[in-house]
Amino acid sequence: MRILKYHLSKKLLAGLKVRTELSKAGLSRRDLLKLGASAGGAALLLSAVRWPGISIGGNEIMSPPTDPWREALPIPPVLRSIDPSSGYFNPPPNPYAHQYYTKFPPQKYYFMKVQARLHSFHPQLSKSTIWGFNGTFPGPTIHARYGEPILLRIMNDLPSLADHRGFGLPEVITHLHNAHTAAESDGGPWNWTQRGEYTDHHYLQARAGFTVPETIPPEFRDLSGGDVRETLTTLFFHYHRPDVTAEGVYKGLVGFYLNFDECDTGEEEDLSASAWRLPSGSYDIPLILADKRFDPRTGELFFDTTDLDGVLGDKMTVNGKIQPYLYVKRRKYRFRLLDGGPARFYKVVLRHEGRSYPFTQITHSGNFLERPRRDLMSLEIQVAERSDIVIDFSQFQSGDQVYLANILPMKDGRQPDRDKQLNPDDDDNQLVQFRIEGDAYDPSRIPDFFRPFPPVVLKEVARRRLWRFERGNGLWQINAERFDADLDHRAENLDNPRHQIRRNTAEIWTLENRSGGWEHPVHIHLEEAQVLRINGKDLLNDPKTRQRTDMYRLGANTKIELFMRFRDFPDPNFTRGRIGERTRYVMHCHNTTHEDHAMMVTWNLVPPT
Ligand SMILES: [Cu+2]
Repeated sequence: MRILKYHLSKKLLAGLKVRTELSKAGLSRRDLLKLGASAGGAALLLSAVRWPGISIGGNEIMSPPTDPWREALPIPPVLRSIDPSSGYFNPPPNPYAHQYYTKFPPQKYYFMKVQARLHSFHPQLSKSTIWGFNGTFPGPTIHARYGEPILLRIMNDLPSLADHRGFGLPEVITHLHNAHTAAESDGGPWNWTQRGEYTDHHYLQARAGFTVPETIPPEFRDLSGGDVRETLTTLFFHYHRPDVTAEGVYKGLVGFYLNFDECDTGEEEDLSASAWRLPSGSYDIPLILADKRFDPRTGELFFDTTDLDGVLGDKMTVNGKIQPYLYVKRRKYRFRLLDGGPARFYKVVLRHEGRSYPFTQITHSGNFLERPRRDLMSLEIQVAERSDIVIDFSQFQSGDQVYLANILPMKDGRQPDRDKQLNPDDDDNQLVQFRIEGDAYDPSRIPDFFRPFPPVVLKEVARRRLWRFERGNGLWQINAERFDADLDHRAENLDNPRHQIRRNTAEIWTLENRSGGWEHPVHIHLEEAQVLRINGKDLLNDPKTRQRTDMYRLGANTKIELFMRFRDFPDPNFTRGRIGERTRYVMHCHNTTHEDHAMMVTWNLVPPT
């Protein structure tokens, strides 16, 4: 049946041709809009007269057919720390370039190169050029521990701008989502590197609150003075070059960063009293879900730079392979799901012979839930969200085949079609095939309670802010403005930033989407928030709906109120650079197409008055 779908009409070929030419010329729709100067000019540039074929949606272009379950699921290797006296750190990191460097001197040093490589997504497709950390998609996984500060050097080894072809820009800046990190290490949308240059990221591996230990009850205070209730778990790092983040992440620049701690020790046989003993080692597997599209003429990775809604793929990749399989034992596994975007939302189910089976959710977007959600039959995950789930395969028999499938349809990148459901037993909608093979000893456990969320102290609230996410001037805006890194980086703005938040205060932020036509998965750098209300409905006071997260589901016609605490940064002893530079963070839509066009805003965490 697949072959029937694989017919390339003249119209489709014209659509492909124009997109390939635009991509080769390095032109995005945003560039075209800029070139057009006026709305009328832009419309003309994008008109069917000027570009026959542009009226074909990129989402109508069908990838070549592929058979599912041909290759094993790749599991990204764990990155090894290296000796800081080795050549990788010559010249050595500059201690004066980082906030709190002497308080948290690095104990682990890591080095990665960003490289272009040929990558096979599927044996029936030709290889594609990807960009990867150490040349792989996904990049290596970093295992981090609280109390062990990290220095990560990332070298740009991509082709130079002059040699670059295709989509994305070979200018690298890397954000660790959603670490509690100084501005200069956050990897925000500035200061990207060219070929041969590197960025040093200093990750404190300290919990929020470490500068105000006196405010934290002793039973929750860790050795650095931070609040144990601020512990983060499954994070990821990714390319954050403004205007082209979607393209670079789609091209492969993403990897996992897993925090371990005294409870989530990464050892299921840990007999210490604090250890939770979650499934660990080879039973703890990160899964990045990323839909891709391939040029039907060449079989190579294809990105539609003209799609403003959000690019969707018609091939489901997990850890860089289209529809891989994984042999599993009849025991519990921890899977760390990451929606790698650029725009697709998923609702996953566990299927076997026409029935759904239960699993347990233990984390949401970098935070342990207070209590595990057991016996879940489905789970939604939006772009950049992470959900760690535990699947107990002892409910199946050896020889069974079990599928992780997606049932949430999307016609375009604007929003999912929540009134409909995809067929989870159609292999087009299946992501991974689990092949049950034999028994294994299982000492792992899932505790009934993880740890409490930090308190919401409304008397700390110094200010409320309203952020409206909306369409405007043909692009995506926040409070009627588009992000522009150059404008943002002007001296006057760096000396007197626009949105100043005082350290050691709390604020209530309202995120608002008045449109019925779009959904925005919103991300705020640096701080986690707790959701107070959605459309006026209280979430905080019901243990079932309480949420601590770094991603906010700004659905159609939705208003979300968040409680946020801002502590620790900037370092009062750090005076390097302009105030705007050492204090800046961003909030943006993580539908990365919306982010690039240009739904992002800078805010600054400034010293107390
Ligand atoms: Cu959006």
